This record gives sequence, C-alpha cells and structure tokens, in this order.
Amino acid sequence: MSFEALYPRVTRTRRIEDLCGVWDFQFDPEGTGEESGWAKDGLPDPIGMPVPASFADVFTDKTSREYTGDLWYARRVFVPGEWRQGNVDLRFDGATHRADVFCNGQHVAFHEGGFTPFLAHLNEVVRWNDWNLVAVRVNNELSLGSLPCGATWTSPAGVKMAVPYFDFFNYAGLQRPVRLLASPIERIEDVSFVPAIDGPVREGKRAAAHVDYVVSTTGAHEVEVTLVDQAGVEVARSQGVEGTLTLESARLWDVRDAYLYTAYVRIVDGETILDEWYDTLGVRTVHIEGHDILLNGRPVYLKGFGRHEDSNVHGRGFDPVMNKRDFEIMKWIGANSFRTSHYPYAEEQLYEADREGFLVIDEVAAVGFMKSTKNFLDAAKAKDGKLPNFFEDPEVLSQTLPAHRQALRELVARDKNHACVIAWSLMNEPDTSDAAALPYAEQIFDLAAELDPQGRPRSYTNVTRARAGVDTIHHLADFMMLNRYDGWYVLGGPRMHEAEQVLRDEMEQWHELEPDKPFVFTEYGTDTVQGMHKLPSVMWSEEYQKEFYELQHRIFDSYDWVVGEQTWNLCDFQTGEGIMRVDGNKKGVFTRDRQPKMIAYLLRDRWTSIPDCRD
Ligand code: GCB
Repeated sequence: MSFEALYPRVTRTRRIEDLCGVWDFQFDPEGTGEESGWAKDGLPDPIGMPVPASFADVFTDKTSREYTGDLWYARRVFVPGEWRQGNVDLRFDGATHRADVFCNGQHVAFHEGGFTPFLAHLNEVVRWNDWNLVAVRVNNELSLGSLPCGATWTSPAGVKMAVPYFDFFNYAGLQRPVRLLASPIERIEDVSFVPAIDGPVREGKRAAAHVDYVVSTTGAHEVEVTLVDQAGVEVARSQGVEGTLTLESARLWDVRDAYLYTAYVRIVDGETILDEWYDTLGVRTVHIEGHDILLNGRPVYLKGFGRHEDSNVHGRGFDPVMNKRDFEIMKWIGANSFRTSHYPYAEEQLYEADREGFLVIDEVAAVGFMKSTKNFLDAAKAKDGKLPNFFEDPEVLSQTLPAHRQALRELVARDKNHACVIAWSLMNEPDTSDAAALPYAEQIFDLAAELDPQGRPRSYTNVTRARAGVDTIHHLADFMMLNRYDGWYVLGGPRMHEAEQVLRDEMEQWHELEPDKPFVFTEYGTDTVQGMHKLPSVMWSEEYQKEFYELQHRIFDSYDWVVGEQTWNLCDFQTGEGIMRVDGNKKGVFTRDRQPKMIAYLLRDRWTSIPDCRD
C-alpha cells in the first residue's frame, strides 16, 4: 500500500475505470471471512450495497445500523490487457476506518484512517484482459489508535458496539469513490507548488508572482511543467524536477473571487511524453501578521461554518449533490469559509472551494482527545473523583500519537497544493487543561511545519474546559481558534445574559496572554428545533438561537483581533443516541435537509454587510 497524494486524472498517459456502483456486501461478526475463503471465492451470502455510501442508514434494523466489526465488500473487476505495460492500481478515496484489500485472494493493501486516499497495487496478482475478484475487508472499530478516537465495547453476548468519544455518528464503509487507475511505470509520484507574490497588487487582482515547484518521479527522465490560464493560453514553463514558474502579471486567487490556472506536469524523453498529470492552481499567499490573517497581503475576516459530511440515508457517503447544495447555501448566506470539522473532507469539496474562493481550515481527524465529554458516552471512569487527563494515558503516546502523525502526513500530502486551504487544524478540542498535553502537541505542531511546503498557519480548537489561564499549549498556535458555548452548555436558559460577561472576561484574559495573535471563533451555537417558537424564548426555540447569536456577535464586534466567526454547525447532523441529542445534533443554521432556520436570515444580513477583506 502507498498513500496517494495525486488526484486521479485521465491524461495522455493515464486511464481511469470508475468502480462506483453496487458491490456485494456482508457483515463478518466472527471475523472469520478470510479463513473461510471470502477473499478468494467471494462473499457466501451477500446483499447489494452502493459504493460510495455509509452502510448504516440504508438498513431498517438497528443491529445492522449499529454494526461494529469487520464487513466485506466484493466485486469482479475487468482489467484490460493493454494496461499490462504500466502500473495498475486500485484507488480508494476513503475506506472508514481501515481496510484490507485482496485481489484474486491475494492480500494487496492495508490502510489505516478513513478519510485519506490510498492505492492497492495489482500488477503482480492481476489476470490481464480478464475478470478479477476484488474483495475489501473494512473495519469500523474505534480505539485510542483510531482517528477519530473512541473505544469498542463487547456485550456479554459478544456483540461489539462503537463508543465514540465524539459527537457524530460513527458512519463507515467505502464512503468515497473507488477507481481503477492505469499509469506508466515511470510516473509522477508527487508534486508541490509554492506560490509567492513579487510586487504590488494592482486593482486588487494582479501582481508579478512566481510559483516554485518540486516534482518527484520514479525515473530519471526530464520533467517539464507548464502553466496555462483559464483561456487555455500557456503563461509559464520550466524544466527540471525543481523549478520556478514566473508570471509577470498573475491573476491572483482571492476570497470569493477565485482564479485558477492549470499546471501540466510531464515526464518527457525528447518529443515523447512518458507521463502526464495536471492540477488546478491558485496563485495566492497566506500569512499571519500581528492579529491579522493576510490573504495576498490583505486582512481577511472569516465568515462561515464548522460542517459535517452528513446527509439523510447517505450518511457520510460521498454525495456531490449535497456538497453542491452546501456551497450554494453558504454562498446565499454570505459565508466565505469553513472548517473541515472533524476529518478531511472528500477531495472534490476542496476543488469546489478552490473554484468558489472559499477559505478552508483543514482538520485532521484528531477528535475525541478528552476523557468523558458531556453526553458522549463516558470515555473513562473517574479515579478518586478526578478524571485522568487524556494525555496522561500511556496508550495515547504509544497508539494515538503514531496514528495522528500518519494521518497528518497523509492530509498534508493530499491537500498541500489547494489554494483554498489557508490553515491546518491539528486537533479538535484536545484536553489541554493539563501540561501533559504539551509534549504531544509540540510533536504535532513541529510535524505540520515540516510537512507543509507552503508553511501555512497551524492551530487547534480550544475547548471551554481549557479557557484562558488554563490551556497549556496556546503558545504553539499561529492563531487561536475558540469553540465556545457560553449561553448554552454554560449559563444556558434564563442565565444566558450572565454569559456575556463571562466570555468578555475570558477574551480580555486571552488578549493579555496572546496580544499578537488573531482569534477566530470556530464553534458557537445552540441546539434548535426548526419551527419551535417561544416568546419569551426557551432553550431549543428559534428565538433562543437568535438571542444567543446576537450576544456572541456583540462580543466578536468589540475586538478587532477577532478575525473570524464560524458557527456550529452549517446543518443539523446525525450523532449517536443520547439524552442530549434528539435524533442528532440540532445546532444547524440549516436543517439536515438544507432548509433555513430563522437564524439563517440574521446571519445573512450580518455577513452580507461584513466585507471579506478589511483594507
Ligand atoms: C463541540 C465539538 C463538536 C460538537 C459540539 C456540540 O465542542 O467540537 O463536535 O458537536 O461541541 O454541539 O456540542
């Protein structure tokens, strides 16, 4: 197995066969599928299952929906004989949370981590110009070594159950597209682009600029990179595995005003093209200066959301229609940004953000880093009345940290060239209330700096239990991200008015601690049932949601070092069952079927009057 950074493209040298559709599917609760020959002979008693999709919500019985353990997918795949001169690989965009891939009974790949792509190389096992059996054993168990984190509990009857340490349903399966790829033996393996602006920005749109690049290939032939503008005209060219593309007057990529060049990367031997791959490329810079986030040198204000890849029946399965709708409602409301809470989203979402000029805070699936959270099933039992800190657990260093490092490597490798990605979110709400978090966080922050050729800003979302004065890692962050629910989880209901002072006091304290950093609110919101009205307001009513938002916005507006607001959440979404969730989390500004609650109109008025950039 190798993880795969390059997005699949058909070019002069590359071919793709789409393997989406209905696959055979079977649960394997005893974990005996492999020894029973399922990889070699196929599944003995399959049902049909669409790929991509989460399997859970297509079922009508609870046992299947909640199924935890091994599950198998299988199908026959025809591999054309003319592809035998090159590499033939299966590409899985996302198999959640881990997968073993078999071809004609032979094990060809294992991959851990449900939200980044990987390849299974087939050449050695494939039957050319013939049908081949591809079988995939997926496993959706949670542990301290899985990202997101959780546990797996086995009932006295031997039935496994997922215990998420996080607030979203543990959707799983082949949730993203599967493709068969043909590429040459001497091939492009990785490409990095680093854009820079060299002169003053004219009319807010154009500047002298250059793009440094590095290409790695499996051979020694010459590499050539050309840059083509949106009209199809070549505007820059360079040779060598490292080089610079120079643009005298680049049209910049900007917030909600995107411009994309296309970079063609080729391995050449004289006139012959040995391999060819292309990608879209936005020319823009991102820096932090004082308490501003600068895009092309101009301070931006982030307006938008924490989101989920979540929809009715599809679960977390790749859903281009819902994704498109999400962009349309975000545009309608005046948003310009989102965070990929709480895992890397499908690559197609980042391409759409590139196209639409959305600013993305890209999050690794490092969520659940806390012992016992609110209603999200107890992650640990208190010892002498005190819960241990998450980072004190020796298994966190031996299991979580290596998984986290690998997930981060794969995320940055996949997303490093996207213009839309302006920052990395390295953890969501880790329990940073104890110094035990620091050595762990240092490793992750250092690794992100090492991996990203563009050196983007790094941060983590800070949780209420580690407020200013308690948090132990904030000095590592290039900017601060706060998740706050003062007026909901804290001082909710009739005491909401007290929340304002509590949060203001904390903000003053933050500013003393970090006077030179930008702050972004990355979560704030209230559970709200669409259509529930109450005067005067009560919790869960649309009026309460409005009052809460008005309170938060008053606070944000009083500090010029608050440079962004991303509400929780764009839409209602599915969670596990619990006494605090009514068929899921209802903090959406929109419902799960993407219709507005009352608050959407307030946000639309506000965000359409706040400029994207402050000059
Ligand atoms: C949080 C988490 C998010 C939850 C949210 C909530 O702090 O980051 O995953 O869904 O709170 O609604 O409680």
